[in-house]
Amino acid sequence: TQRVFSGVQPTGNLHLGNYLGAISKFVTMQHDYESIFCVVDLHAITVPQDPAKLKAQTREVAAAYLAAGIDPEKSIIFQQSAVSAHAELAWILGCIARIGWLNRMTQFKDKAGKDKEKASVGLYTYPVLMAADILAYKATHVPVGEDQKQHLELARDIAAKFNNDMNAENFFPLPEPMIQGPATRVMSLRDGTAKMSKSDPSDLSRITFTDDADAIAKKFKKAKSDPDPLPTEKEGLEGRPEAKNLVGIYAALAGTDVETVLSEFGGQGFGALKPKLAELAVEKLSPLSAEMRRLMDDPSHIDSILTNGAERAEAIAAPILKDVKDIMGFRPRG
Ligand code: AQP
Repeated sequence: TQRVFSGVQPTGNLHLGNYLGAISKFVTMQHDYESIFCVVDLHAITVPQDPAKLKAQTREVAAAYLAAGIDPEKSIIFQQSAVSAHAELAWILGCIARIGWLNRMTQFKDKAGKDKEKASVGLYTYPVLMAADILAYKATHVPVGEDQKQHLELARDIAAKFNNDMNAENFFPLPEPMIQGPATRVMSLRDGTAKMSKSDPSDLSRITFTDDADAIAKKFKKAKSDPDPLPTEKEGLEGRPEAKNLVGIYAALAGTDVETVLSEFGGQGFGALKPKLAELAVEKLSPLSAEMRRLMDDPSHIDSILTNGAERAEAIAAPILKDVKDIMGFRPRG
């Protein structure tokens, strides 16, 4: 089977990067693959979370999935902590992965800050849990943003080492990262060299799912740019991170490529691009945020989808985990 697995953390401030890099891809992939989309709350707690907010934000990510167009009948939408296979398999895979591999992970270096000794152990082993998420379902394809590429490579290494060490040839498929299109790494609107991020202290740095038309227009208007006109060729964007970012966002929202956008805007300034970009973003995001608000008004509906999804996810993961335990030599509980 060709199976997709991916997830989003319920850490608030869902933004355009999450949409273009991940969620919009989920929506199209669900038609071609058996798909499992997770709200990864176990990942969220690798940094401190307010428990009451975490619950609301979990429903918010589920609402975003639904509002974006993921069909809960066809695809599985569920919450990570509701299926114990994730945490159980993460332990076993943590005994397969090597410390040296984790030491190379750049996200940990970025997120841990200056004093690495003070970061949680969970933040350090985050990529092992991510490998468990994917491998618990023997997922073959994983749509993610560019920032997750290194973690995906680690998941492949862990799968291969498990298969090899445990003499279980081809037990875990090596999951393929799917990182495609013009917006796999959406950058901050305030700094073209920093990733658009949930935790950026500046609200102007990101377009969120809950921004209204005025906020979107204002943020693009204030977006950092440069004084030169846009180039007519793609190569002309090199060394111009802000221009590259805005053109990439435009292309992704319009469902086209960078070349096509430049054939329209090349030679013109940002004053021409920005209002059109805002218009396009409003056109795409407004229906999504309206639908999200509507869904959030009925938490019991979201909860029933998450409960049903957890049962279906568990039904896939449980036999795989059982096989893993058998391979490890654990005596069955009976
Ligand atoms: N800027 C981005 N461009 C493209 N894709 C992105 N993703 C995140 N940021 C961008 C992708 O969205 C999916 C879910 O991300 P997440 O919620 O698991 O993780 P995150 O990377 O923690 O999100 P943030 O906004 O970057 O949070 P902070 O502020 O904590 O750093 C993933 O597929 C991710 O690649």
